Amino acid sequence: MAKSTLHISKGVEDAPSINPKLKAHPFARRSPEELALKLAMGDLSALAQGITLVESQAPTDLSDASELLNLLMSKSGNAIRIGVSGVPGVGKSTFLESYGIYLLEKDPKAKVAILAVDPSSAKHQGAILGDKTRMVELGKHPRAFIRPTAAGGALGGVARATKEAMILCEAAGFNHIFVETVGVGQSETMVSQLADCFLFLAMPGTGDELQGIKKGIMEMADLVAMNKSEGEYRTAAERGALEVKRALQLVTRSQEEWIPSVSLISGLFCEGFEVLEADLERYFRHAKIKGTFEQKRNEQNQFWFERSIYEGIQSLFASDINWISLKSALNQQVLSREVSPFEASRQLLDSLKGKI
Ligand SMILES: Nc1nc2c(ncn2[C@@H]2O[C@H](COP(=O)(O)OP(=O)(O)OP(=O)(O)O)[C@@H](O)[C@H]2O)c(=O)[nH]1
Ligand SMILES: [Mg+2]
Repeated sequence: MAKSTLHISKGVEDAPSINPKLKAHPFARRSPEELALKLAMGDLSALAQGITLVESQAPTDLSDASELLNLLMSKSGNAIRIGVSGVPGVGKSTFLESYGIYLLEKDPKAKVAILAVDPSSAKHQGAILGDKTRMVELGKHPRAFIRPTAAGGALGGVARATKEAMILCEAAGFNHIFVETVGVGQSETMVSQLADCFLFLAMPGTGDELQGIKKGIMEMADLVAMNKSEGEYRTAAERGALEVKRALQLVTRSQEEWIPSVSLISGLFCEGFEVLEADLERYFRHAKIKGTFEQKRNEQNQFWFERSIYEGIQSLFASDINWISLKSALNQQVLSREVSPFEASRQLLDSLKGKI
């Protein structure tokens, strides 16, 4: 597809004047150019429409979606991207709502976007997630945008849609992007392909704090916050934080020289946010000085490039009737042990050579 040379305005000042009498209905379908123009001016309905477009699985939307992303790509990349995970009920949504409001009240230039991903709700098109992510107060704020991402299909599809939604949010001027994901399945691994920083929320328990925490999380977390640390839970939270700190010291980390700090917060009572904010700033300073910030983004882009190639190849052949029947025949032979899986795949790939 030819790259569009459309000029996208940098703000309201240099935006072309739009005749107010010609206002489109908010749900009217807009062209990618029009959508990009409005979105880059920070129009939230255009942002929502843009995300719906990139989430769409309809073949007719694919070219519009990729044109929109091409038009806005150069305007993305300026936000800090934080992935927030933790067991169901730990208080992710509560924390994000109050921490979002905290950031917005503190800094008049802050714009906060929250993309909530629940892989388990992909089947239900986000209906369950929609209920859980109301975030009523934050949702009313003019500099906030909340969106449950629910692309149908596998976790990979949801992750990709979230990555693209992130690009659109950045193009619309959002400078703090949070991705909330429920800590089940492979969702943390997915978040590490999307975010600059992985913030893991834990909560005080009745004894062994690490029991409910999945293996591998300690290696992935860049920061840990012990939520629900207010009032009567404070002592248990302090004990839990010590235990988590000890566990963090035991794991070998890929991020050289960085030992995640563990802070005590209460999302419900807005406590501990200054310390957490300072920890986040320290993390980003460290990552930028050490070069791991850029390195991580480069690796993520490479990951998405590779992944898109394989997905593209898969979908190219998934609809080819000859390919499907040959694959199914070879699969039978593999099952009946007539050929090895390797030989079968070689034969299948050989059949492609003529086509490519
Ligand atoms: N005491 C206390 N309760 C909290 C705190 N944060 C959240 N809660 C409560 O914990 C429950 C779960 O909170 P959510 O914010 O929905 O938790 P979540 O992690 O987003 O849950 P899922 O989206 O289901 O994974 C709610 O009843 C909250 O009111 C806190 O800081 N202190
Ligand atoms: Mg939630």
